[in-house]
Amino acid sequence: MLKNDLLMRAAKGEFVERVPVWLMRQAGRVLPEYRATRAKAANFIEFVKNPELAAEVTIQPVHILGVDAAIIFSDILVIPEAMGLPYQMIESKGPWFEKTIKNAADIEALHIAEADDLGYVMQALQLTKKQLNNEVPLIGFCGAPWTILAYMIEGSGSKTFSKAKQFLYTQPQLAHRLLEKITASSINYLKGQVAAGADLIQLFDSWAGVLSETHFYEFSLQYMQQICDAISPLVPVTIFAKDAHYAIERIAQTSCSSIGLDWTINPHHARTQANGKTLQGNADPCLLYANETTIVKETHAMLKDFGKQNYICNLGHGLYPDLPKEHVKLFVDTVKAFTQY
Ligand code: 1CP
Repeated sequence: MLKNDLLMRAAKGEFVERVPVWLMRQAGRVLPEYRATRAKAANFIEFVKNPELAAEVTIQPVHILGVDAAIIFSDILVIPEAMGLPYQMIESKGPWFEKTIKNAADIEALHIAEADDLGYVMQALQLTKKQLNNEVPLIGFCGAPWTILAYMIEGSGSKTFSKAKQFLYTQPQLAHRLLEKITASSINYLKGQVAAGADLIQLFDSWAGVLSETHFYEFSLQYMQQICDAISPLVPVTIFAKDAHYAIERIAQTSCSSIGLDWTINPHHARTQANGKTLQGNADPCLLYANETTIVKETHAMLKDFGKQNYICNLGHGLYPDLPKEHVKLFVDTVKAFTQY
């Protein structure tokens, strides 16, 4: 039994006496403790593949920041790697893939990942679950199939993902074939995560915002829906489709339990679209560069806008590495102390 199950109750739409709060990228460079643990691994990939170190940084924000959930330290790019496309994480540049997907033969050569192919993530989850001692829930995650396809085609990060979008426009059948394989791999992977101890799953569609509305429904949402249908009978699922502001109503029609919102979305508008589903978000991470008075004032306004029930407090995207740790802690403390709804 979880000692603090606020996140689980909020995700399921059950009554909470206080709004739960966690932060995307809470395990990261904002914490000097993370940087110290990170220094023990030769590089990012070795770090991700080391269950002891991954468990250590997963738990750090629970104790240092007082957040109401842990999110397993890993990366969405472990899926392309498990399917046959290894990557490197280049310091201050981001991911880089040696091989990318160009044609039908490349797609056929990809392996459908099984949970066992990602045994190091399963071990990290099991170890974290044990060390967390049921203090707070443990969130598992993967990338949305479209976001994973985008890296597989592009081979690195990109502002526009124009190569990946070109593929959707010129090779739609191949794109669907690739999305099917990524979806099958993601379902195997997430089922493994649940078996290893994940209490809730979040799908990160970080690059939803580069797609047109029609393409988002055709190439992204239907695959996230398939994942939700496979996983939501086991644990609650959150869909976070960054910058797909027009899509809340359609996302609410899937079997997800919560909808993640970026900071461009008005909370009242989101409520009218969400069909009673729990909302998560949506403070601008840059708010945490502001002075303390502004952080408290804006956080109070956001909490009032969303209301206490059916709500998980978070940022609208991940923490930036140079945000002051004290401001991050102030945000968490402000949410936990707020009572004036
Ligand atoms: O060494 C470092 O500290 C590098 C920074 C870093 C970290 C801390 C990367 C490289 N990945 C991670 C961990 C990570 N990645 C987590 C850990 C758990 C937590 O949130 O605390 C999670 C959930 C992710 C997921 C992830 N990786 C996403 C989706 C979320 C999002 O931010 O939109 C994406 C897009 C990635 C790819 C990725 N990994 C790392 C970088 C620099 C990038 C982005 C590259 C790009 O710009 O395209």
